Amino acid sequence: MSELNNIALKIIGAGKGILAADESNGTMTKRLNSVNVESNSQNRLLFRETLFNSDSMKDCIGGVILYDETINQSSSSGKKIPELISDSNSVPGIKVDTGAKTLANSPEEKITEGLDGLRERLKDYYKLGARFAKWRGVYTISEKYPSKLSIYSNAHALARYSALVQESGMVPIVEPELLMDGNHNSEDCLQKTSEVIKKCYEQLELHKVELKGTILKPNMILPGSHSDEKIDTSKIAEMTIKCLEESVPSEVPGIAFLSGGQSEREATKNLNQINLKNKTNFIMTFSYGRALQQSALKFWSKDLKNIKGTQEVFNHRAKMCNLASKGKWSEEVDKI
Ligand code: 5MM
Repeated sequence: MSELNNIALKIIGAGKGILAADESNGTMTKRLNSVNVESNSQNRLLFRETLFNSDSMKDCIGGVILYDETINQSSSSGKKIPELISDSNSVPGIKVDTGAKTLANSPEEKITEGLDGLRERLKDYYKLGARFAKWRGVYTISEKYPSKLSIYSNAHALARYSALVQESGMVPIVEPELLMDGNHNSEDCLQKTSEVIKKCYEQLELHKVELKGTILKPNMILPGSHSDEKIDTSKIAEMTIKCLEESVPSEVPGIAFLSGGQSEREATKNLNQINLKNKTNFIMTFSYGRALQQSALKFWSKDLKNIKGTQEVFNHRAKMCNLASKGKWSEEVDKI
């Protein structure tokens, strides 16, 4: 088990965090189309390998979550993508859920699927070089949601997935994401996130998952994107820490937040404040998709051949997140 704990610490220790580059083809198509780039496997690879070849990979990115298409690709230099990532001393990871589908008997909610055949798929991913995996449960916040059914069934799936991932020698990232969509306030977000996370650990413990060899990937505590509530970064940090302190068992080595639709700057600022206030033993870092890639993608879309320039933009964002994970970020250093 200390082996899995070592992998977890390699991914999130020393101010490093995770680059979530596991957009499924549908999501990646949306991202590329939003900047007028055609979504084909060549362009998806070109953008991603540009990031994976960046200088900041070595000091700032401890792990990269890949999608099935990417883990099977080779870079333009002929190197396999997982090897390219390991060469920067970063850990290759893989998204293994097959997506969130309509939850039977609660059709406005989602259940994440992908358990069938998972044991065999994990063996293949291990052979390809993956040493950690990711599964995302998705929950809506409203007066009646998330329902008990969604909280229980997603926790059960996350626990079964985690047990299988550990059995295959990899670290499971446990990602229960309560979406920011809606007009709920921060207090609702705190209550509901706490209930969801507690249920996840109840199930992980029932399934005998060794918590030392896991990483939690939660949302921060924020008001809904359509709420009128005004909240400052200090309050966000306090509420986020409170939620995690009361719901995450102390054996869990660390927490890597998702950005969930926050801007790059907001996600960095909030993480920094969380680390300034963090008195727990949990490592608190990032596992960002959009908040690490947005500016780089926009820059790259203007000239797909400008690899160096795109890498500079990405390096800056990765460095800012690295500083935030140590509580050393400031508005001044984030000026470009
Ligand atoms: C990278 O995006 C992942 C979603 O992919 P699909 O929806 O296409 O399956 C997502 O799980 C991501 O890893 C997390 O939500 C974190 O990304 P953000 O952009 O919220 O930081």
